Amino acid sequence: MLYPQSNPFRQSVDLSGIWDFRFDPEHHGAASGWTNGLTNARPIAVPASWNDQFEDGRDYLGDAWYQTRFDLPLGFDPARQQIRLRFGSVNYIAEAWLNGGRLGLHEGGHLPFEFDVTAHLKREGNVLVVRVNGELAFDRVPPGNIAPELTIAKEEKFPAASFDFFPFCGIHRPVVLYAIPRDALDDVTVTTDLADTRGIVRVRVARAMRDGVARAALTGHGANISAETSGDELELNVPNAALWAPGAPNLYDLTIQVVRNGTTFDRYTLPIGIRTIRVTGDALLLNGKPVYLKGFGRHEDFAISGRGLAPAVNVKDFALMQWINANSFRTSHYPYSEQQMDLADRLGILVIDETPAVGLFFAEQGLARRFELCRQMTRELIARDKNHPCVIAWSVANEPNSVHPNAPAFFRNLYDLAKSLDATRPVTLVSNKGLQEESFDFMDLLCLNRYYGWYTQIGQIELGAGELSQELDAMYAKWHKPLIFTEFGADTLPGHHAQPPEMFSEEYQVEMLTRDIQVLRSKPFVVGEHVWNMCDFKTAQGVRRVNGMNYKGVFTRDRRPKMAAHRLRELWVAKG
Ligand code: BDP
Repeated sequence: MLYPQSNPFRQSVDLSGIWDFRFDPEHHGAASGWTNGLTNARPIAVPASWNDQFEDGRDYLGDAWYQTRFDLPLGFDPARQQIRLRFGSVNYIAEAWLNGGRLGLHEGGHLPFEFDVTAHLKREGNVLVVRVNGELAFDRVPPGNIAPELTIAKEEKFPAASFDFFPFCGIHRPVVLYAIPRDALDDVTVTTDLADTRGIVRVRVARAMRDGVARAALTGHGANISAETSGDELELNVPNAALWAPGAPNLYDLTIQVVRNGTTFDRYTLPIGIRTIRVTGDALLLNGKPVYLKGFGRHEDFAISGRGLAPAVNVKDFALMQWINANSFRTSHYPYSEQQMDLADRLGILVIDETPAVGLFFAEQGLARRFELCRQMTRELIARDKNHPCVIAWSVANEPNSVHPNAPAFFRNLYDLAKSLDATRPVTLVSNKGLQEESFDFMDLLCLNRYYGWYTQIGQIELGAGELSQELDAMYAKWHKPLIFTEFGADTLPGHHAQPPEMFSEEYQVEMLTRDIQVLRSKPFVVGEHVWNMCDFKTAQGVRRVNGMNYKGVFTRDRRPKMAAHRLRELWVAKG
């Protein structure tokens, strides 16, 4: 799926702004004709979660209706072009109507979808209506509202998520109307390889026009290389390639044109990075050299805008990651915005790209549905992010309740699916089951979450560090695969101090992270340390979540450093 862009062959317009909005707890919107337009609506910002925009409805997750009106901008021509409406993400279900005509429905909260709206458009006075539903259900992904008999005992929380972040709902990323030629380029898939100092860029194009040629040009870093094909694939060879890596995020511009009889019908440009990523023995190799990941599990979360795209927050977060000497993060626990992926490419930050499959369980009820949704989300994620050099691994799930006979086959299928869609990147699963995680038999690398010295060995950092050391050794003895420690951390109230360190104090977070990192670095097969979490973030309410917050951030929710941020900055500057 190509992100909309504007050039002499393509136009796009972002419909973000203030829309109209109504809650519909009784589900009578469709019967009341809201598909044609809303009455008595209130204003709402798009993109943003609805939960924190009003004085009511914070915990409301049911049906809600959005509406906006627009005229076709000059240059958009439904008679000559194909016009599409693209939603960057809507949590969780979106059903859309344009001028009363139903466009379709999409399920899944963090991935883009689009509709061909050419036949529905008027030149002026278009009315777009979207019904959104963010309820938690056992047969959704991620699941929620799980009856206790269906899974392991869950801590009580409200709303009843099976995951530890607030179930924000709404139109979370931009809605873009875009026009492309009828003979458009549909898709581009780029993979890169190295032969000594030569970069090999393989390009596969999907295009509607079967005759004519696809022409590719690669520019940047002194290169100006082109090739063309009357088929679907071509290869560009780049002598002395400027490789992409953290610290040197070299990007080239790849421009693809669709040409017939010397006339160009479509053109698309995307930034690409030449790099390889492989797992060999104990090591994770970037461009053939071992790489050690330093960074965080994160969230898309900010005051008032909730999970909605917040460009200034994104830029700030990357600035903080650079300040603290991080080189990577995981998109825990769902795909992040395209904007974040673009920033990671540009600034040289490595990404473990995770699907929305958090808190899965494997009882039969709803299993077939959760499985199909996981397959759909894996396909959608790889389709969206496959061309980003920053992405170095796909994570198919976080902390599934996988000690269950149905789990290994479930994940084998997702692993094989990811590999069939992208043979170039490692595939992993992020687990808190340690030696009991059977799917580690076939995953390319192991990702482990542990809270020694926090949820276990409470208050006893040294005891926890000993347990960690033993478990890591046992996992290596069992699997002989590289391991990334993807979560460890301690809730920390900023400004609270204790000597000797005590849980919830800034000192405790500093000591625990420091001690765990010492253990990690004593194990050659550990290839990364991701602290949980970069920033404090909003959760459902529960007795373990003071103020409805998870305070394991190294920065506060408004991005101020706790003591641990300064310690990590020192620990991370030295480690290559
Ligand atoms: C892990 C989860 C993460 C939680 C974290 C915690 O993967 O989503 O926020 O624990 O409890 O189990 O802080």
